[in-house]
Amino acid sequence: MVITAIRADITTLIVDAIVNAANASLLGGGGVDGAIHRAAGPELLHECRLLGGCPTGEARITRGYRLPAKHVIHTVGPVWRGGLHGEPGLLASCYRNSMDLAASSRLASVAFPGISTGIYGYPLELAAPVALACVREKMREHDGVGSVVFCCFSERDLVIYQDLLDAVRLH
Ligand code: AR6
Repeated sequence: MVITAIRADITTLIVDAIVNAANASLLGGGGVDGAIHRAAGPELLHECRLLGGCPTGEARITRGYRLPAKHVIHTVGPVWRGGLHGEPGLLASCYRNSMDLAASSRLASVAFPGISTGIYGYPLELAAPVALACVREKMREHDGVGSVVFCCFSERDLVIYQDLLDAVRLH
């Protein structure tokens, strides 16, 4: 299993699926969601409309349309409300359900943004360990998903993921 962290715009990545940090309507928004819909084109919104939304913690899959990625896995992260309102469990569900969908769709490579860590306010230094633990657990469970990339928008975010990945490698 290969887990890496890079600094990039997730809409440029050539992978089987990129994950979208969506909202429960699945009808687009700001942040990475807006960037993905702009790059994929209006066909993505059309397919999302047919899905009828997605509850927090769950995930849905669509095609990638004009994106280089073949598919988009849309997941809805929790809004950060201080950490005592079930946020870690819901965030873990986002990563686990996204990985389960990738495996059941026979996808080998997946790229994740920092779900909930932008507009939804989840501190990345608390979210990244949850992301990494869930991805590792699911990669052990499903050997089909061989490659996962944590796609960071800022240098600071990349350092946080790289430090975590280094710590895991040293064990
Ligand atoms: N590529 C990679 N990462 C990105 C990109 C990009 N093009 N753009 C932003 N990020 P956010 P959330 C990073 O706010 O917190 C939307 O309106 C960003 O720096 O996109 O889950 C939805 O519709 C941050 O690290 O998602 C929801 O309403 C991470 O992606 C709401 O925002 C996630 O930030 C979801 O908020």
